[in-house]
Amino acid sequence: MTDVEIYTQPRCGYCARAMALLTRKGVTFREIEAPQGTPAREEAIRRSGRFTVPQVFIDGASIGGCDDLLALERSGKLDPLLGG
Ligand SMILES: N[C@@H](CCC(=O)N[C@@H](CS)C(=O)NCC(=O)O)C(=O)O
Repeated sequence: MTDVEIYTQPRCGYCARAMALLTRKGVTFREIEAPQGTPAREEAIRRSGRFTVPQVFIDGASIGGCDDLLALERSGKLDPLLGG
């Protein structure tokens, strides 16, 4: 099964939008809460090289944030990454 991780923080509209898309597609994912100043946020930055949330990883590969996830979906490239 494809491993999907998403780093988030509370009250983050982009995070909610990204998770809504994954949920709508029936994707099982692991949410890692990563507010600013937490070790989880440092981990997200180290793994992605980016400073914002959400940060999405599919099978360990960084695919970016909400905009990137939506763009992959629009272009039909998300399903293959999800093993579909
Ligand atoms: N274009 C980005 C925007 C993400 C974004 O701006 N996220 C906000 C939270 S909703 C953020 O991380 N702001 C900086 C911070 O909280 O440190 C995306 O689509 O993921």
